[in-house]
Amino acid sequence: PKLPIHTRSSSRLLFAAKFLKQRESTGFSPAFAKQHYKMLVLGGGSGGIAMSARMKRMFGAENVAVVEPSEMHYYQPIWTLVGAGAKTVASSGRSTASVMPSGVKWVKSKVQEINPEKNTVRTDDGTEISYEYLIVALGLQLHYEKIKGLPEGFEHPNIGSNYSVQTVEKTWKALQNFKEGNAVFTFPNTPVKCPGAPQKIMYLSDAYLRKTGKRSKANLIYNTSLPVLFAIKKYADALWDVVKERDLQVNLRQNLIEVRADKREAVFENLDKPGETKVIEYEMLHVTPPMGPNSAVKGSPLGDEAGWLDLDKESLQHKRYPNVFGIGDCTNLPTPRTAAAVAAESGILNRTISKILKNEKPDKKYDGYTSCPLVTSYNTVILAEFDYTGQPLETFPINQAKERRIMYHMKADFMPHLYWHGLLRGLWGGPEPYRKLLHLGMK
Ligand code: FAD
Ligand code: UQ1
Repeated sequence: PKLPIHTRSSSRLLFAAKFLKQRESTGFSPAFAKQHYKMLVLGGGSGGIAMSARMKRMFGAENVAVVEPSEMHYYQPIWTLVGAGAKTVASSGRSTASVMPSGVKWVKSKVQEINPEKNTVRTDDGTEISYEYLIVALGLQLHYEKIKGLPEGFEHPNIGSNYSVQTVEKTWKALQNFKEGNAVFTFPNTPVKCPGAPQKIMYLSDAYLRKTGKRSKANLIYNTSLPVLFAIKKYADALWDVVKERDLQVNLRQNLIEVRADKREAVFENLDKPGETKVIEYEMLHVTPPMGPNSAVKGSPLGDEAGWLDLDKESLQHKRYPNVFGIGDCTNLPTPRTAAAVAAESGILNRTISKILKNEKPDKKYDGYTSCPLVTSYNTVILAEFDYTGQPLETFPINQAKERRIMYHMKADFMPHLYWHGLLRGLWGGPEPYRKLLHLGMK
C-alpha cells in the first residue's frame, strides 16, 4: 500500500538531511548549494579583512561573507625582517579565524569564477554565491615558476626569498651560512608588491655581514630590471648615497631568467640588449619573483587588458560594474602596491560604498597614497611616502629621506600593532588626518 503523502515527504526530508550532514562532515559542499549575501568580499588578506570589518559596521555581520581558502593570515611586511633574522616567521601569522570579524561568514574556499553579469561567484567546490555588492581583494600572484630552475631550486641551500612564507627563513639561513663570494639580490621585470623590499634585504645583509666580520669577503650585487633604483627621485637620491657609502654594486636593467641552484649560478638577461645574458656565481641569492594579476580576476570580465582589476582610480569603484569595488594588490591603481596603500584605500572605499548606498555620487578621492619603509640597516629606515603624482607626501614634519632610528622602531615595533589592531579592524584608514595635524601652520 502507498504511504500517506506526509510520511513519504518526511522520509525524503530525513534522507536529504542525512545526505547533507554526511557531505558537511566530509567538508564537501554539493554543487547545487547556493548562498546569497548583500556584501561579498573576495580574499581575506589585508584589504579583504579590513573591508569586511568596515562592511560589518555598514551592513550588519549577517549580511557579509568573505571567501578565503587559507587557514592562516600573514603580516607580510615583517618578512623583510624575518629574512634578516630580526623577527620570527611565527610572529607574522595568525589564524584566519582569529582575524575574521565575528559574525561575518567565512567561506573557506577558493574563488574559481566571477560572473559580474549575473552577480555571482563560483568557488572551487562548486558553490555558487550571489551578491548585491562585491569587493575584490584577491591580491596578486607570485610566479617563481617563470624563472627556469625554480621553484625546485629552493631545495638547495644559499637561496631564499622574503616574498613567500615557505622561503623567507631560507634567506636568513643563507645569510648566516655566508662565507665569501657574491651575495646577489634581484628585482623582476614585472610590477611587484612593496617595490622597496627587494633592496631592503640587501642593506640588512650588508649590515649583518659587517657585524659578523665577513663583509670584506663579500661582494653585494643588486640586479634590477628597473632603469632606476627607486621611482621617486627624493628617495632614490638618498638610496644612491647609501649604496655608495656601503660599497654595494647596483646593476640596472638586469633580469633574472634562470637559477642553476646545484652550481650556484644565476643567469640574467640585459633588458637593453636583447639576447645578451650574464652568469653570476653566488654564495647567496635572494630572489624577488615575477608577479602578476590574480587568475580569478584575469579570467573574468572584471580585469583590464593585463588582467588587473579595472577600477576608477579615485573612487575605487569598478569602471564597468557599478556594484563591484576593489582594493589592494589585485587592482590596476597606478601606485605601488603596499599595505600602506591598502590602509588609505580602505577609508576611501568605505566612503564610496556608503555614498552609493544612498544613491549619491562618491565624493572623497583616493590620491594614490602609498608608503615604503626602506629599511637600510638593523636600526635605520628611510620612510618613503608619496602619491599618484610621484611627489613625496610625508606624514612627519621632518625630512623622511634621512635614515632614522625612530622610523626603524616604527616599522619593526609599531606597525605590526597598527596592522593587527587598526587596519584589520577597519579602524586605520592611513595617516592623512595625522599628516594634516602635524603640518598645521606649515606650508
Ligand atoms: P594580500 O594581503 O596578499 O591578500 C590576498 C588574499 O587573497 C590572500 O589571503 C589569498 O589567500 C587570497 N586569495 C588569493 N586567491 C584567491 C582565490 N582565488 N580565492 C579566494 N581567496 C584568494 N606593505 C607595506 O605597506 N609596507 C611594507 O613594508 C611592506 N613590505 C612587504 C614586504 C614583503 C616581503 C611583502 C611580500 C609584502 C610587503 N608589503 C608591504 C606589501 C603588503 O603586504 C601587501 O601590499 C598587502 O598585503 C596587500 O593586501 P591585499 O589584501 O591586496 O593582498
Ligand atoms: C601604514 O599605514 C601601513 O599599513 C598599516 C604600513 O604597512 C605595514 C606601513 O608600512 C606604513 C608606513 C603605513 C603608514 C603609516 C604611518 C604612521 C606613516
